[in-house]
Amino acid sequence: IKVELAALAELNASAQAVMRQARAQVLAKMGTKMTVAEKTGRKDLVTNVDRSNEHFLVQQIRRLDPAAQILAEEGLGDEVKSMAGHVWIVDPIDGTMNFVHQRNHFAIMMAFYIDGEPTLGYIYDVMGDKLYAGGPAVGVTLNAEPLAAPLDVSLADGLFGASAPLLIHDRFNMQQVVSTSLGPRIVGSAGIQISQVLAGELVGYLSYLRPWDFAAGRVLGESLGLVISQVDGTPVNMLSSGAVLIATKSAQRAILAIVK
Ligand code: 2AM
Ligand code: CA
Ligand code: CA
Ligand code: CA
Repeated sequence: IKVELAALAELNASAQAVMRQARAQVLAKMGTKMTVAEKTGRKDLVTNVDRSNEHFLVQQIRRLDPAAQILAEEGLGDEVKSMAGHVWIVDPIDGTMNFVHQRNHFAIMMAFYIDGEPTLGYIYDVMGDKLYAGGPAVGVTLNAEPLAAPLDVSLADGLFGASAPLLIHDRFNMQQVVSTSLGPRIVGSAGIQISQVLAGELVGYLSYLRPWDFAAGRVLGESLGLVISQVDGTPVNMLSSGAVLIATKSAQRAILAIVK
């Protein structure tokens, strides 16, 4: 199912409007009493806002692309078993722990794949009011302005986006990766940390991630000349979880040589 460039540009504009509406609704809900529930444990939360925003995004995607399949974190989409055709991947609030405890440092994310090909991606840093949007055919923008590709900075010359569990337990030799870099930075939102790689603020980010955590980052990152792979260097799969690395080409080379 091919989509012409003009249709894709129009879809990109509509999707950005949806993201802006989603942000406004999330901000409005933050002014009201929120309900917080544990999913698998005390470090894995979901709020009424995660659910209502997912409901909104799924509804809007159905309006824009009725035949598409939707893979969404909180289960309000479809049971997606294949990347064939049009697939949207949704993370309604990325960094729910931050959302609850900091009311900052969280993102809304959405991505569009056609037959498995990264096509459109959106990462909205809600409190920073930064919307990263676009894809390989339509280009990447930050708040509607073209975003320049980050420089190919080496691991030794850059800050590294870490994940707390991997660093604490030294999984994949992560402490050595961090020692080789100028230092670790940990935010606790995959979306925010990936957006920092897009912006050239980090040379890479490595974390154990679910598809909705890296779907938009993959589209935007690959459009900007960044590389994404599993920690063993093999390609990511949009229907499975794993330790995922997004980095500059140079940093990826260095990191893959260090990881064990
Ligand atoms: P989430 O907030 O959408 O769940 C830090 O927790 C980052 O890792 C967040 O981006 C979070 O996304 C993601 N993450 C992925 N799997 C997780 C899990 N099992 N528990 C908590 N966070 C998880
Ligand atoms: Ca979650
Ligand atoms: Ca997430
Ligand atoms: Ca989430």
